[in-house]
Amino acid sequence: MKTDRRAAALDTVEEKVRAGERLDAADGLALLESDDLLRVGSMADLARHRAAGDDVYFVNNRHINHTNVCGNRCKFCAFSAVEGEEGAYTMTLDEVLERARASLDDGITELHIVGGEHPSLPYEYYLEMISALHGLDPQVHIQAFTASEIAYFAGISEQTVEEVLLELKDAGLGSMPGGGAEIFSERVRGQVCSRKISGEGWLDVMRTAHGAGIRSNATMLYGHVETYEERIDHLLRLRELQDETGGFGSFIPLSFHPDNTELEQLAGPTGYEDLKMLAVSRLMLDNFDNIKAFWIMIGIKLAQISLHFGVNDIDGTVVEEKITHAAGAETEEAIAKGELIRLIRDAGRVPVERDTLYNIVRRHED
Ligand code: V47
Repeated sequence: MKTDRRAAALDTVEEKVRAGERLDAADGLALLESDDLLRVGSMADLARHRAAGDDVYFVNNRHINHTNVCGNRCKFCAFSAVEGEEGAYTMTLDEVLERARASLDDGITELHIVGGEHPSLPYEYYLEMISALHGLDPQVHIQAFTASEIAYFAGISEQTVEEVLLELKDAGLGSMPGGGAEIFSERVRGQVCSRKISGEGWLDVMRTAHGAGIRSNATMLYGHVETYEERIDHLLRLRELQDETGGFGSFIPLSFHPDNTELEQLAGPTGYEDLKMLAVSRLMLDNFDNIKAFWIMIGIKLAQISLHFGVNDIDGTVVEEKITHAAGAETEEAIAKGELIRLIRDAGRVPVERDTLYNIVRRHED
């Protein structure tokens, strides 16, 4: 009976998807509750094709995590450390520049920078970092600092969020990554990241950034203590802000890794759940052009398969990644551009190297 009811609910959703109608919360729940992954995936594939065609994007980028010292102590995070604790680190600006310099020769077009909310680093550290990185090569796009970090900088510099954003933009900030969103639900935040900016606060920072001409990504950390309803609520709140500003470039569902975290008793999402979450994201976020699979978190092979489950962006070369690896990720930290091209082509899609703002760097037709 339960199976029949679920299949019937999916019939309604499928009609809406075929007609290009917007899905509501009940539709989102029906999709997440379904175990007909192939059916959900084929709906998402249709939506992907309509929104993005057969091009699949990747970016030649490098991540830098300048410090793991953080006052937030989120329970899902294995990366953060207390100042002075074994394993705690903070890069000097020279060390940050050194890492960036080392990747310039590889033709990177993007630096992706996120770190802990360090209780004693001055705001000037971040401002100088952006300015110095921009000075190294103004052509390289700097995507830096989550909405949560930006709100933190506003606090320590006694400025408004808008002032901070404009100052960083002036120094060379190009756009913002989508991290720090976690799950917007107050219930979940109260349990897993009570010291972090609220969900509304995260959305407000993004609204301000978009208004200041700074585009950003959006994420959702799933597979810990949240319910399906809370995942759908998160997606709908993002969709609403995207209707308002149009400032989100992509959405990246982040698959929870439990090792070495305070939630390590949890199992974390399975590959089945990862694919479903990507597909449902594509279907619910009808105003996001790009749904990205972060291969570091779900593995390169599943990321390749996800190209048939609503995904049209596979992130990039990355080079160095600390956040997921601290939490037990078994993926490599880097992948060669040629390998990304091969994976995309093998999946029957057209590999397209993009820059951060989705301008085409090169289409790799046969
Ligand atoms: O903000 C923390 C999440 C985020 C864990 O914008 C965890 O293009 C899984 O936001 N298991 C940082 N996830 C990474 C991020 C990101 C990654 C790739 C591309 C983009 C983009 C953004 O990782 C954090 C947090 O939400 N996170 N701990 C964990 N144990």
